[in-house]
Amino acid sequence: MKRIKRVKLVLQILLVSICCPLLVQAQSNSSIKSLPDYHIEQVASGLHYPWSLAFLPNDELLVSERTGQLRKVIAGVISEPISGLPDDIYVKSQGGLLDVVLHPDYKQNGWIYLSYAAGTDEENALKVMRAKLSGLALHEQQVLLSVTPTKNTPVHFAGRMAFLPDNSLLITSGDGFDFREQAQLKTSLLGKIIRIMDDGSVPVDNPFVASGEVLTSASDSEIQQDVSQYIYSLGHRNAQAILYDPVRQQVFANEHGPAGGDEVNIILAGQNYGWPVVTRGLDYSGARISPFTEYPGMQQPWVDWTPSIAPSGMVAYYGSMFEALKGDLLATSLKFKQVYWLQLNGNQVLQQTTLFSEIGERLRDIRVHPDGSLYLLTDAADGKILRITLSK
Ligand SMILES: [Ca+2]
Repeated sequence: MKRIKRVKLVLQILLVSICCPLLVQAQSNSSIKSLPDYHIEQVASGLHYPWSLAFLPNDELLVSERTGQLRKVIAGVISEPISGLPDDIYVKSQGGLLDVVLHPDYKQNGWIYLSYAAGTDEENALKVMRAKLSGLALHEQQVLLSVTPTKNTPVHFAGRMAFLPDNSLLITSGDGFDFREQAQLKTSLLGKIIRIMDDGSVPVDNPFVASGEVLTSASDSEIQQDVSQYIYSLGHRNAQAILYDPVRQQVFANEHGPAGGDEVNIILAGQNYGWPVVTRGLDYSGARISPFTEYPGMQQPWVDWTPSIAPSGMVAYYGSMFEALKGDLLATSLKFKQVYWLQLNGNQVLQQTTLFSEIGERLRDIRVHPDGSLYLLTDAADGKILRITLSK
């Protein structure tokens, strides 16, 4: 009896040791998804640094060009510029017209939200406005937000926006590059994610509404204003995408690090995402920005991209066309001219792969059409709208 048992045991050990690596391999292989055959078509070209895209009813597209024009694209034809944009749009370097987002109840109320850099070389700021569109004219324009303090750099405006289910609007605000320390200050809206209601008012449940941070510095009247009530999260550098994932019911944002340290974060109200105290990147000179890669009270990046990929637009895919993409994140890359596919299980990244490198152009934005196809914007003087569909 004993002998038989021992033989059985030896056999079991042998089987387990032979089979287990196979099992592990089979499991990890099955978790790496690939995209079925797809087709890339050009919807339009000749756009000047297109930055963002919204899908209007009747298959019309609304496209912002960073150089300061908003246009419709109908059946591949690009319209004349839409009139009624503000006259203080500041077009220089990374500044200009930025995001365009429709109100969740657009079909009922017609509100379109636009973010843009405004002002002059000496004094500029990210602003957010809303307006309604009739034909090729904006009307009922209202400026809802102007980031304070103003700055004197033409870069790091951020400017991406996403609505939450309660019709509040999240807005990414960059650190202005030369003002990175302000990303940690609740007295400044630089380097923050800001939250306003759809009419521009302060949401009563913003995390610092009740904090009553009163400012003691007497000299600067601009940072005397209590802006902390607008802040949703802090410690951001230059967040180039933000989205609300309706299934996970959470917010994702990506941001540019300096040399290294690009990040994706799960954004929670009132949290500090670390910049510039915590970073895995170096200054462009190669100098260390901070000795810390972690710090009490500051969030670690959910995904760290070192070396930097220069992420831009990002979506959570729940369309009906590409089953393989369901529940995953897709982010465009300016630097590596492709789309990063973060394959997720819950909030765990199982695998990162890349898609559409054959396009070979800097990519500025990605959007999911209601029919499940993917739309990409290329970042160029002769910018294109591309549509990706499942091959028939
Ligand atoms: Ca961070």
